[in-house]
Amino acid sequence: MIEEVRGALDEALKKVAGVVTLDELRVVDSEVLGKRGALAQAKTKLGALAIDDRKTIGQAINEAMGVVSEAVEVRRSALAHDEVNARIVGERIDLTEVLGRPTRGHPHLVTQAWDRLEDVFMGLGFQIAEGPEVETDFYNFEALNMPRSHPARSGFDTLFTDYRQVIANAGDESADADHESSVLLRTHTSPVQIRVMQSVEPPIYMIMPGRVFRRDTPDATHMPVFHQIEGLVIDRNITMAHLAGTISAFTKAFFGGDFTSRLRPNYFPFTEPSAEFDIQRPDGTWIELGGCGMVHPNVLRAGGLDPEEWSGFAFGFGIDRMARERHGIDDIRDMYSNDIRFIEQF
Ligand code: FA5
Repeated sequence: MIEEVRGALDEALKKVAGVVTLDELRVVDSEVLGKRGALAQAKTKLGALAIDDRKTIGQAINEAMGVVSEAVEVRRSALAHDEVNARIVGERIDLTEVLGRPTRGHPHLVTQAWDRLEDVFMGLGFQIAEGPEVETDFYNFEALNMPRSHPARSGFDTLFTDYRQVIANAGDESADADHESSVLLRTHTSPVQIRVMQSVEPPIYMIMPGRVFRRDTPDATHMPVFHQIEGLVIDRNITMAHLAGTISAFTKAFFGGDFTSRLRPNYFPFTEPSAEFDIQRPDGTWIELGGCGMVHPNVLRAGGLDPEEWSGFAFGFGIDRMARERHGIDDIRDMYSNDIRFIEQF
């Protein structure tokens, strides 16, 4: 009988050691320690034994059950521990994980062009100034020799922040009285010319990069929000030749020796004479990059300068168009689509 008990004990311990999940252990637990288990069955036979044997065997069975239930507990806590660990590993989020090859961000194409323009003009001896994106009618138009009713205003599809100006634009002249204080999103960087003249003593050699806004429909060469870089030189005896020389030096420095530039007669209310600035690509085609000219005497006066004493030139180029040209991009809208496959090429 004692052999039977030992055999049942060995068998039970083997089963407990063999389970690999908590569910399996629950089944084995009731198998070896339950009523139908070998040890419990052995107990039922005790009644038939002699009193001394009954005591010894009964004790052996109790000890064996104690050993088995301890083995079950040890196994239970080991399996519980393993299962928690497995779940932690399975659910772990690796914040350092990189899918595919590692990538680093870089400045946007337009920011790169902006930075490079500043470098080139600083190399030519210019300083940098910036002005507000929300402007008054005075700085954006009036001071630039475009009084109200000037036809050139209609060339700038202006976004007004002042409702009275919106009404006035729609033709209600009674709303017009306050137009000089009306507020708008600047349509070009030229208003910064006036702010610089009002605050800096000539001689002035300044560039003014910035974001500008127009009610333009997006197409391959236009965006409603884009960037310009304004240039202003005010000194004694400045001529159109200084303007032409500066633009040609700039073209070579920014685009490289394969590009040339030309000035084409044009009209702007704030410069006289005025010209359009085009560059010629290596393939021989031309593209317009901006306007320029000799600062109009009325503009010098609006900036607080005496046109008899000072003269100067100004230019305003589209930065987005320059970025587009430098990288041979077909459509300006691609630069703003935020498609990482496009952007990471530059
Ligand atoms: C002007 O804005 C004048 N203020 C330029 C100027 C400054 C002339 C100083 C004389 C003296 P214009 O509207 O042509 O001019 O714009 C200048 C350049 O901005 C254009 O040649 C073009 O390169 C760029 N540009 C104009 N509209 C857009 C647009 N919607 N999207 C992208 N670039 C544009």
